[in-house]
Amino acid sequence: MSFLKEYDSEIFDLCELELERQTDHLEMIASENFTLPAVMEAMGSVFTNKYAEGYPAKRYYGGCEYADKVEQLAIDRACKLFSCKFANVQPHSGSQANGAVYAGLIKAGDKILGMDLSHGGHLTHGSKPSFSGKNYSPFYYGVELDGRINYQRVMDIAKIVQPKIIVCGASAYAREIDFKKFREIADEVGAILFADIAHIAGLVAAGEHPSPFPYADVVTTTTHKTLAGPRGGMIMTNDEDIAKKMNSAIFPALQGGPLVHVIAAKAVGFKYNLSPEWKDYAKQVKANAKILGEVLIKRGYDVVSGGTDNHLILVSFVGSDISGKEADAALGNAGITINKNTVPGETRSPFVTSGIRVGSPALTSRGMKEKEFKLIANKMADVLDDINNTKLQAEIKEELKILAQNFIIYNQSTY
Ligand code: DSN
Repeated sequence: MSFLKEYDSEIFDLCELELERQTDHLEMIASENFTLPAVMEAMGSVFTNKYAEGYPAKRYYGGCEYADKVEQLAIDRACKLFSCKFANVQPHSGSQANGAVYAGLIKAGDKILGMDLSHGGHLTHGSKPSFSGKNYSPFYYGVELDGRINYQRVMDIAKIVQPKIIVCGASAYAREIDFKKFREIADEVGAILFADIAHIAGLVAAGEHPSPFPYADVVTTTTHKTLAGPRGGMIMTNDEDIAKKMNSAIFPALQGGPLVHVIAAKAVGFKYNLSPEWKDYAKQVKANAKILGEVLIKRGYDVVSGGTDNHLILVSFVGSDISGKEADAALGNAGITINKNTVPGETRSPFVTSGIRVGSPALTSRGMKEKEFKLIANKMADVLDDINNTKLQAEIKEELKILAQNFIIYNQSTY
């Protein structure tokens, strides 16, 4: 029996359609994933009814005895997972977490140095349309034409800029981030080192990407990307003074009541991340992204930096007639969901772009391995080779739908 179906058939029907979309399409947006039904159940739990401003054992409302236990469990699991001393699990999103880092540690107008959005950084790393670019004075580093960060160049920029905060971490970068080198740069200019590991957190948790600890002063992440938990954010540190500042920045400075149901779901997600099977998942995410890159290179495509160390690849069409926008649309027609992305040497606008970003976390959660990724990469190349062939796109969509349906992750009983 579905309460939702009984009470609101319009929303129920949209859930059905979304479930069908998620089932029949191949989700390859690098920041998306499929969470566990247990995580979804916790998100839909009675904790959605509870106000709990404050922190465990220091609340502004009564009746928080179980909310306290939930939040403490989430904190303890987060600290165990990332081997750190303090965690704030209340940020509603990664952007909220990043906002708290700036709000808690620097003043309006202070200089921050982050990765340029068009080179793979995030909006909240100082991009002009974001609060981070409006309220602070943003400066940027980027990648070289080979798609890699040149740490000496970052050092040179930092020495000139003298930022209060250096942000490392990216939304579209396929190579390992050298947190130790970033620490050396931050030390050289006396900056706070802030690592945003939203994209790679699941790999870090599994030991499949170097940890930002002990190098970064403060670390943020989302919990729904490679971590495969509920949609939300988190802040971590080993520094007690920074931890106190982060707590005040989240509440009462930026947020009101925490989403206790989401915090409960974060705790469930962390339990999964702490389980022995998590390491296998993270290894498979990397192996799947790697073969995707290898096949596309073999088929003549320019994979930025020549491959990947993590969960995503960037494909560059610079110098060809294909734009990222066209590739996105053509692959979408073939049942493969990805996003257009700017790439090194970009010549087109951010709305058109000359590249695409493709990720492996979601399909890996569905159980796909190298064999399936090899087939999908070849189908992607078939579509890109003949980008205006809508008949071929429709045929591939039907073929891939059958593949997708063999890797069912949810059924109706999930909601
Ligand atoms: N929107 C996310 C991504 O796609 O990378 C970043 O927040």
